[in-house]
Amino acid sequence: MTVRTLAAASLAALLVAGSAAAQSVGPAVTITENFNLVGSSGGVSITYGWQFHTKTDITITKLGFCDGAPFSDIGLSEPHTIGIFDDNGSLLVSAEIPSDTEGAMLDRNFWYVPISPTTLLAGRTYTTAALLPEPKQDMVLYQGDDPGFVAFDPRIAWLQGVHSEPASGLTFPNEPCCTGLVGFFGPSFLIETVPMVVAIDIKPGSFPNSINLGSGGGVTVAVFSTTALDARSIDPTTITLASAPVRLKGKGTPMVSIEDVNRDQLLDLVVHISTDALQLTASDTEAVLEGWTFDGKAIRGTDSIRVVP
Ligand SMILES: [Ca+2]
Ligand SMILES: [Ca+2]
Repeated sequence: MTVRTLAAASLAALLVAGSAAAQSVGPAVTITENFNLVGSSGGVSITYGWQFHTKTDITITKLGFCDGAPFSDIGLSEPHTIGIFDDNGSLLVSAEIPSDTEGAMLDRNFWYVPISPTTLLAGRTYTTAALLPEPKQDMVLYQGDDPGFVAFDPRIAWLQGVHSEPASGLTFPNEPCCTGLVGFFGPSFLIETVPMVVAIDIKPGSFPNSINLGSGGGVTVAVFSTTALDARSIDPTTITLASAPVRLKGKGTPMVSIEDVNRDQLLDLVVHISTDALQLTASDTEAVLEGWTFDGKAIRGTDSIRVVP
C-alpha cells in the first residue's frame, strides 16, 4: 500500500461541541481537528476499513463515505460500496454511495445513504469497510498520529485500521493496516440506539396526569427500577420529558430524589421537570421520557397526559 499525503487542513467550522452521549442518533466518526486527506496509489483496488467494538446494542440506519472537500469538488468521483462485517467476515449489510451528489446526503464531511435498519449486538467486534476501486480518484481521511483527529460515537470503541488488497469487490478486510489510532476514514455509518423501555409514572400516585402548561410550576416523574435496570443508574442530567430537562437547584445539581414509589422493594428515581419547558401542545395525550445511563445505555418511557388550559 502506497500512500501519498496531499494536504492538511484546519476544520474549525466542523468542530463539534458538547457530549455525543446525549444524542440518540449520531455518526460513528466525527472530525474534531486538523486532518489529512490522502489518495492511494499502487494500481490495485483496495478495501479499507476499521474494526470496532460495540458497547451497547445499536442500530445502523445509514452507511457513509467521506468527502474529499475542500480539496476536491463536493461530491465523489467514483461510487463506493460500503459494508459492515461481523467478526466471522460475513457481510451483514452493504450499500453503494453514488458518485454524484444525487441520492446521498452530506453531513459533516461524510456522504450517507439510508439502509434497512441493521442491529449490531453489544460486546461484539465488527468491521466497517469501503471499496476504493482503481484508479482510486477519491481521497480518504487519514489519521496518522496520536491524538487523532477523529472522535468516535461513545456507543462504539475503535479497535484498529484494516485493509484487504487487491480487492475485486468489497472484501472482508482482515489485515491490520496500521497500529494504534492510525487509520483511514473512509467508511462511516449512522448509529441509532435501541432504547431500553422503562416504566414511568408522571405525577406519581395520581391520575389522570393533568398538566397546566402555563402554570409556571413543575411536574414530577417516577422512573421505576426493575430487576433488569436500577433507575439510579440513569444520569439525571441526560433525562428529558417532552424535551424538557430536569430542573436544577441553585448549585446546578438536578432535582431528583430516590424512593420506592411503587413499594416493590426497589428504589426508584423521581425527577422534577419545569412545565414551562415541556414541548407539548393542547392536543398531546402522552409524554415521552428519554435519558441515558451512566454507562451509555439509552432508556425511554411514556405515560399518558391530559393538557389543561
Ligand atoms: Ca400518574
Ligand atoms: Ca420501586
